[in-house]
Amino acid sequence: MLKPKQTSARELISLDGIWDFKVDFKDQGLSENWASKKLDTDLDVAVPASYNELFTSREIREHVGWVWYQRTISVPKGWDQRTFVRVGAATHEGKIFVNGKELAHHVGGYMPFEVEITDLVKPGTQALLTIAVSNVLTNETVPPGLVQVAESGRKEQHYYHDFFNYAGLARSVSLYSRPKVSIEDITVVTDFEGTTGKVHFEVETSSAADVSVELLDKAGKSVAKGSGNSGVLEVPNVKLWQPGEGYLYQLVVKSEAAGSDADHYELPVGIRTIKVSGTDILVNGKPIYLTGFGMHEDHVVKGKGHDNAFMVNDFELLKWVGANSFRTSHYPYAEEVMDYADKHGILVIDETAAVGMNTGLASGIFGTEPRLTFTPDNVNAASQAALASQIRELIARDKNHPSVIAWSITNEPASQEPGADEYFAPLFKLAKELDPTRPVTYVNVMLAPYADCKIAKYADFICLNRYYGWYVNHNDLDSAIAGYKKEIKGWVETYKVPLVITEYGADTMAGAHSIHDLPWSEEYQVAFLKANHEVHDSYKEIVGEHVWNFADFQTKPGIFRVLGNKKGTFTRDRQPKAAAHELRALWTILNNSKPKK
Ligand code: GCB
Repeated sequence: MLKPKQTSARELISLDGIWDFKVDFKDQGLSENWASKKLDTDLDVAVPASYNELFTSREIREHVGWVWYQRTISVPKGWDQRTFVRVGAATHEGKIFVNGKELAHHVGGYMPFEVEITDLVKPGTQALLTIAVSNVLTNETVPPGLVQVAESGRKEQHYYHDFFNYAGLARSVSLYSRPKVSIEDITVVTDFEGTTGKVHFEVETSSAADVSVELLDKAGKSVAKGSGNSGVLEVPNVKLWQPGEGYLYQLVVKSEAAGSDADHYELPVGIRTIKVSGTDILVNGKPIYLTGFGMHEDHVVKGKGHDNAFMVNDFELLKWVGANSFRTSHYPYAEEVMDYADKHGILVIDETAAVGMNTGLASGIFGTEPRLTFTPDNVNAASQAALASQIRELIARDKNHPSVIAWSITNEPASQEPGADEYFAPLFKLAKELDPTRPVTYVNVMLAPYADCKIAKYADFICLNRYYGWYVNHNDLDSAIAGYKKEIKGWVETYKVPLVITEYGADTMAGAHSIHDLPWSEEYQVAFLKANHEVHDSYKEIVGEHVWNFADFQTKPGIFRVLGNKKGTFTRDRQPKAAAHELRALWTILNNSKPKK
């Protein structure tokens, strides 16, 4: 699905701002059709933002169920094209209503969806736009969860992942137009031979049309032209998209058809290749060493609400600390973030929202009853179908981003348990079929070591989350190094693919100090990183290290958490802990290569 854009042939109006808001405490909104008239409410809400922490009410913060967003929209007089409402994300389930009529329903909290309103709202008229959003997670959603009624009688949402279940409209909502016969989709795959770049393109139009394409360099100069719905553009003296140098061409696509205005869409294109070869990941044929973080979309007040100022600052900090990459732990990020990564040459492991499929692990951490994960009454066939849809939507949304170097189909599932193979094998296959040009990976949990994990065999490279020196060998870094080395040796001997350490980290209270390097102090976090790096540097098969986490983030309350997870290298308000300086000293001199031992 193409991101809405204003071009010479398309209009775009942002619907971001203040909307009316009502929390559906008694679950009446759908049956009473709240969307049919003005919401009976005094509450305002900001879009984009998670709604949970905008208000002082704890009931709203912890509400389980539907909330309702509403505003009027006007389709301008001059618009004589098809008109759409497009929602960047509704977490975790959304319904769009226009003048009380339900027009769209989407499940999955981190993907865009849209609906055509051409016949309902004529140019020069107004309409009532209502979006209902539910935050409920069940055994059949991705991520999974469980709603229970507490002793107090209050509905409670349980979930097995370690970040707060922020909900609402956290990404932009827009009204846009496209011509009757329009460009529906574009796919580019890039390559190069010597100094000649190649851009394979495929353009899908809503019905037959004459298509022309032109590739412009950064200065706007035309470097290649083509026509038809597919073909290859050759780019002489190609400037490659590289880590740290996100050189982007613009692909200008135009379509013309009888009885319709012409269409025009522009897609940034980075020319680069990604391959796994032996135990290396190659970008443009060169081995890369990934430095960076698992991150979160997480800020005070806005929760997961996208914010360009925070995004620019986060990328500045990535550059400052010497990170060349990150993982979209544990769900796809806003489209603006992916565009920005393209522009700045940051490599991204793009992950689905399949997190917390590990009811055994969760029981240990959150004190719930342990049970097998992949069973008909737990993470089941309906969940598998939901994840398949999410993989389809993710690849459709992000396939053209040069920054995306791999698809991660899940984080830390119980891949040692029965049923894991049957659940994930078809999903690896699906991702591979949908995009044969990128590696497909998953993130392995410590409870599923090399001898037990049933799905590592499907991954083009294996991501490992390891907490030696924190959850195991706590406060004993010498044993941590020994245990960690031993385990890595097992992976290296069993699987002949690259390994990326996608999580290693220690909770640290900014400002806590210890002359003895005790856990939770800034000194321990630094010592922990040094110990872990000793292991990473000892194995050539480890081709990347992503610290957990970029910044402190909000979680649900728990005895392991101090107003959130404190494994950030930066605090939640993006100030450096001592670890940030340690990483900066290490990473800024690497130039994308593995540290020399
Ligand atoms: C993990 C999870 C991550 C948690 C982290 C932790 O393995 O992937 O979501 O936040 O551990 O800090 O415990």
